Amino acid sequence: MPIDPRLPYDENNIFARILRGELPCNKVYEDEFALAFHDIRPQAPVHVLVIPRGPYVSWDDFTLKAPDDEIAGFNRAVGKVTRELGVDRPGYRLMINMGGHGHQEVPHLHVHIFGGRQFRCMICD
Ligand code: DGP
Repeated sequence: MPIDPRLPYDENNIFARILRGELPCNKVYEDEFALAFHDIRPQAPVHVLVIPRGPYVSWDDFTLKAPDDEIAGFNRAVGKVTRELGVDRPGYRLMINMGGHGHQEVPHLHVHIFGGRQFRCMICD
């Protein structure tokens, strides 16, 4: 079910529990600002999620509330993960879903990295 991104942060959402080590994940990268792991329902040969360590629901929540070092560190982590996955050549796609119209399911900001195949349409229902 898509979520309302303006609801207060839910400390017990699935990704918060993964960050606390209460639930497992197939980790590909971690640093002070970010954790990256394989999506449980991959929609491309490479489908990795990158999440900030801080409690942010959405991109607007993150970029309006987080300190500059967290914003810079998180963005840099996304870039590093794309290189480590080897998708930067021949290319990849980033996606962030927000709220109901964005069909966000997990109320903790996450960047989807898709790669490993040719993508065509920009938005498909
Ligand atoms: P979104 O619709 O943008 O909120 O995408 C949520 C993604 O999270 C979806 O592709 C499936 C993935 N997901 C949901 N629960 C889990 C989980 O417990 N572990 C992992 N690795 N991925 C999950």
